Amino acid sequence: MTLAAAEPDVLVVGAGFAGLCMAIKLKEAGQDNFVVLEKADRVGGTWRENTYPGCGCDVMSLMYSFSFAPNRKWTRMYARQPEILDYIERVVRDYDLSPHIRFGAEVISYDFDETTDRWRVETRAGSVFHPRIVVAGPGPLHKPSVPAFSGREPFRGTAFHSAEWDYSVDLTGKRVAVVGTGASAVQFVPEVAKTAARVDVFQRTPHWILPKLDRPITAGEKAAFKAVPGLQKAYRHAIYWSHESLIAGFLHPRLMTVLESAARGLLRRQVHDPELRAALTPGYTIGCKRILVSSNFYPALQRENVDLVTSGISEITERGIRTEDGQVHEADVLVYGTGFAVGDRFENEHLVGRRGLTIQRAWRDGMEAYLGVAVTGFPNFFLMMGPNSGGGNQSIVFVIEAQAHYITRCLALMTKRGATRIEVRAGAQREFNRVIHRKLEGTVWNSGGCDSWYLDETGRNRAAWPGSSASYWRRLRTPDDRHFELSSLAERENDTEYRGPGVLTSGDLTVGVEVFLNGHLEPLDGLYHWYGRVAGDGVDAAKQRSRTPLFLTIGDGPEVPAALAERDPWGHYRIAGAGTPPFPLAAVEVEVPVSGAELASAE
Ligand code: N01
Repeated sequence: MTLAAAEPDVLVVGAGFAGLCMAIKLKEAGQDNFVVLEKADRVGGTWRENTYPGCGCDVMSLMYSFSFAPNRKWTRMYARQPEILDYIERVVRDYDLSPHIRFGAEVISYDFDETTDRWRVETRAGSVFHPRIVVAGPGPLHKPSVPAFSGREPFRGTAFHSAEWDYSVDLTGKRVAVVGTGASAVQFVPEVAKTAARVDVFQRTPHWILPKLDRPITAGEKAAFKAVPGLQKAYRHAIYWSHESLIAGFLHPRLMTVLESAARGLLRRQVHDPELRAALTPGYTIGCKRILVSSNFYPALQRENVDLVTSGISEITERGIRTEDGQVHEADVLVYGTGFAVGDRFENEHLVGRRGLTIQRAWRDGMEAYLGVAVTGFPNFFLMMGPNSGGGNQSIVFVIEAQAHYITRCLALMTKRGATRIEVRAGAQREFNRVIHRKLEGTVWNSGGCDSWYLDETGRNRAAWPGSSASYWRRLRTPDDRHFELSSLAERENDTEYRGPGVLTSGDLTVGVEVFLNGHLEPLDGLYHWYGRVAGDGVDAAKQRSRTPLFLTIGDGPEVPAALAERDPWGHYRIAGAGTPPFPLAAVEVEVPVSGAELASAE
């Protein structure tokens, strides 16, 4: 393949916190040949998409910025969405990232090309890139989830999800039904209630809520941050370590009593009606679902024009919502504060790694990665905010920084070894997951007695890191090269198992060809996979007989089933098969699994 001069070496997907952090870390590492593809026309990721009334961050502002780019302009202890978006845009300017960003570039497919060790990435607009490395930045809380209630279609009013707020609808004087009482709803319900005629809030499960100690950052504090070197950093550290100290409770739920009594205290102070208080009191350990932070949600629920509905939703009707007690709650507008499709992160994506392995097949038993950044079968591909990399107690920006650092170190490792391919070993990923899932068993997420988006439909925790964020950060300082397979194209060409003549047969068609093949035993399925290129006059004809089985024979060897893929720029076809190879095997190297002790603990 001849690469266009403008081909990026690294392709980053998404211009939210993760993608932009990756871009900055690449620049810092001296890598300037990268592009950031952004589907929208503006940076910001989740902070561009979520604009609902009252939208803000429930992590303290001083902790919600990059450690290397402190924000001197925060106006509040808990920043609102416009300020956060403004910060992100400022970072783009300060680090001169705009020349690298391509807007309106939604990726529709990723295919790994083993003959070049590059990815082929195509966008909806038809642009094609062949980067050496792909870093996928879109986070897990990205695709709005709207429950499939029966009868949703006939609703006559307007309905939208909180992450797709429809500002063309003026809620003043309207009857609004809100489904969900999670992190988004507790922020927008108090705002909507100020102008709507009625707000019915449909709660399926109560959430634990801690008070939000929000206030403006005073002029004196701002002046002190400016005048005293290191003061803002010290403040940030204090917030970091106070959040960090909470991890003990997440790992040992019996220690959650302190936090739970703070949440009960808020309920007691703000909700005086015992019946309402009982309806709002969760029946599971705090921390099992993400802990919410709000001081105005309970007061909003007690306004004259607001009702908390606890009877389950049985259907959406033309006029509103029918609950299981038979009541119809009429509404003009229906707002789904129902969260995101976390488990479906790549459900519909065309992401194909080595030898045609799709992400759907790799994750058929559930999402699994190594340290939340690498997935076996997908060389030169890194995830950010991947499975089991988040904590419930810390700012996600901290996690993102650690991951971006780690990925640049993996790239440095490739350069040092002269490798064109890096892939986490299947054994390392398996052992890593065995260790973390064992640790997750006793945590509050798994054993706190609730259902949450941390758990998949089988109850396996696909989201949380079972340790402190400091322990995650430590694990991401330096990649352990024993856990990665590093190789170069040149090495693999020398390793060729067979180069010479062969015969392709397809029905009554027999074609003499030249083949160039190698292969290896795949720990993912235990089969020997062979692959390479084939050239010859009749290969086009064989390729066109897509419905007739195709076989390859070499010399006196067995006739083995084969599949032809697309033609490369030199006119060769890629060919592959699994099982008995058409050439004799000298020796098959079997991967030795990495031991649990080597992987050490997640903590
Ligand atoms: O969603 P959620 P979100 N019938 O999943 C209910 C991040 N975030 O958009 O608890 C009836 O928290 C569901 O009920 P239940 C943050 O990580 C961050 O609010 O499943 N109800 C719940 O009440 C957060 O965790 C910030 O029983 C149904 C609600 O919908 C994540 O985004 C701000 C239902 C969903 O709550 C998601 O938050 C906002 C059904 N079929 C969000 N299905 C920051 O400040 C779901 N629900 C950083």
